[in-house]
Amino acid sequence: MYGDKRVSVVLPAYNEESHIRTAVEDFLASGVVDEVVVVDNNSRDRTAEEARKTAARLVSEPAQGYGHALRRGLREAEGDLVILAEPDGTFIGRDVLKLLAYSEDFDMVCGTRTTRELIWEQANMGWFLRIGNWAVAKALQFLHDGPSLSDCGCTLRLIRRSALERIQGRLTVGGSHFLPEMVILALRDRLRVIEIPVNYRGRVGESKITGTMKGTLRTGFNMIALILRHRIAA
Ligand SMILES: Nc1nc2c(ncn2[C@@H]2O[C@H](COP(=O)(O)OP(=O)(O)O)[C@@H](O)[C@H]2O)c(=O)[nH]1
Ligand SMILES: [Mg+2]
Repeated sequence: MYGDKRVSVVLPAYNEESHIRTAVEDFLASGVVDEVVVVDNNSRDRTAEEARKTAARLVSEPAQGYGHALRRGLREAEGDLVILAEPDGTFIGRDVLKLLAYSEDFDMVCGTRTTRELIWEQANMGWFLRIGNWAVAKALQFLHDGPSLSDCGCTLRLIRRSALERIQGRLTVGGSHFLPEMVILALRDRLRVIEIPVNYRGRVGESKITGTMKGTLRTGFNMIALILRHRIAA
């Protein structure tokens, strides 16, 4: 609980057997999380078995994709405040406290992983990814009249239930470029959005999006197309 608000954490998981258990325990150890929802996205490893050993609620999402997994988690979560994260060791459980502190003044609190002081040595955030994330975030900021944004791809974020209810039915992206759509829809609805620095560590297990240059570029181009499409449609 945070004050009188119930807190949910959503963890999308595609082949995350090596860290899913630790991740669930780490978020629960923050002391404020009431519910962890693990969305197993057709994992071929022991992700589901490992998740069952924890206090998390496990749901299976058959539609493959990062966006599909997160959207399912957003539908399943029951909290007043819903936090998206990843079970790969890149985020720190106690950082939810930073998101929660800002949730008192904002409808959506997005993390940014491009703050140099919080990028851990092993993190996959070299200069190309850092500048790329920053540049796409700036395009979103200027084209959609947002607050200062410096990362377009940070899963760690919080949304209030009232805001989620406003945008949920209009989320369309099932793939890896899902995140900017959430921000754009919130900004279009004049919801209060803020971005704050969070820790970004090295990953446990294999990266499926930004682990390769091809995956990174594909996701980046899809995000830019999405940002432009929404701008033209506005
Ligand atoms: N890429 C990808 N990730 C998925 C999928 N379903 C769930 N996920 C989860 O989404 C998160 C992001 O993927 P990840 O490999 O960490 O990408 P990275 O953060 O760019 O290294 C992880 O927690 C994955 O387990 C999917 O179909 N594709
Ligand atoms: Mg990751």
